[in-house]
Amino acid sequence: MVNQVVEIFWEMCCSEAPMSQQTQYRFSFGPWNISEGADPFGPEVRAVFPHEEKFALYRPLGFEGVQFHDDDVVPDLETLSPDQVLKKTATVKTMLGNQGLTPEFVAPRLWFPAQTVDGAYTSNSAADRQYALDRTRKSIDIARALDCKAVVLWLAREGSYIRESKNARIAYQRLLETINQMLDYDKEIEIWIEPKPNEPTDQAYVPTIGHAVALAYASNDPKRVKGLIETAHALLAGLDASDEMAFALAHDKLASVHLNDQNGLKYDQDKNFGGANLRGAFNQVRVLEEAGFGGKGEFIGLDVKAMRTQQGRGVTAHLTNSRSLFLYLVEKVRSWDRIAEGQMIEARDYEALEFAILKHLMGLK
Ligand code: 3MF
Ligand code: MG
Repeated sequence: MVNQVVEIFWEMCCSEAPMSQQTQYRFSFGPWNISEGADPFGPEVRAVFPHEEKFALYRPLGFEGVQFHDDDVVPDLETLSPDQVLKKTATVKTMLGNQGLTPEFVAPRLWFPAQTVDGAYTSNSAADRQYALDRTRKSIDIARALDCKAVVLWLAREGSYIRESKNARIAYQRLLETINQMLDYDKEIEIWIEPKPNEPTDQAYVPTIGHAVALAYASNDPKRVKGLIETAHALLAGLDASDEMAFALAHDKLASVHLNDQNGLKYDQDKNFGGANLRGAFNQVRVLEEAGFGGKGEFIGLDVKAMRTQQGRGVTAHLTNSRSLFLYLVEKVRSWDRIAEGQMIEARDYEALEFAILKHLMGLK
């Protein structure tokens, strides 16, 4: 009887799982993830690593997707004419093609320029807001010239340190206006919002995926507005990263992820995936795998930082280790005893369920 109930439960709840078990995961990262080690308290500790050399490492390391900031593709893009920008983009496109790499997205780096000290799309200065929109259009041009379908908005400086300095209601309306202007500027590009609750601002606008999804539905073309969820960003908001991913997946709005980890509510650490909370990492993989994420070509993106103590070839170990950990956890998800799980859920024995998960993660029977 119990077994029959379990079989029915399996059919109802998990029938998608066998299909998603076939997912061949593809991995991506951005050139900033192989860094020279500077932090707010100290300078670079490793020699500069040219982008061309980084691209050559992707495939051997097991990665095929490249995430870009606009000026990773075209350095000094502000000083170049539109023709020069397109010419430089074409050389990067060739370089990627030669290495068998796919550009996953381009993100306008709106947190560096002097015009964005008070925010970009939500700045109190109309001229600075215009600058932000123009720069974003350039990013879209670069994405299109790379044959890349998405622009990521990490809304770094949108927010305020002094609540009274901005009208938050108007700021949210401005963000929506910008999204609509972007959708209008290019009829195919997708906008992927990467929420983060703080840093560099103390309280950021669009702190969670719920905010991003609300903006998507309110926009003029909801199908083209999605989210990119970073583990550490969800944790900094005090939320469970796997639940954030599940929310986006339930709305068919998860375009990409930035898997990493975070030790407590401190600065954004970009630790290796699973490095602080292995069970939390397992649950993110479980949610992605069960939803078939990756089956339509979505990338598993990593946003992890090399430790400052690493040198030489070790400067890529954080990427390969995080990728390997993801794949080990995929095996853990696939080998998890769903029948036993169903029985424990049916019996409402969540004590047993939790202990079984912990033993499974430790490789114990
Ligand atoms: C900041 C981030 C960013 C974004 C990147 C792409 C520098 O916490 O996570 O990394 O991921 O800008 O949008
Ligand atoms: Mg990120």
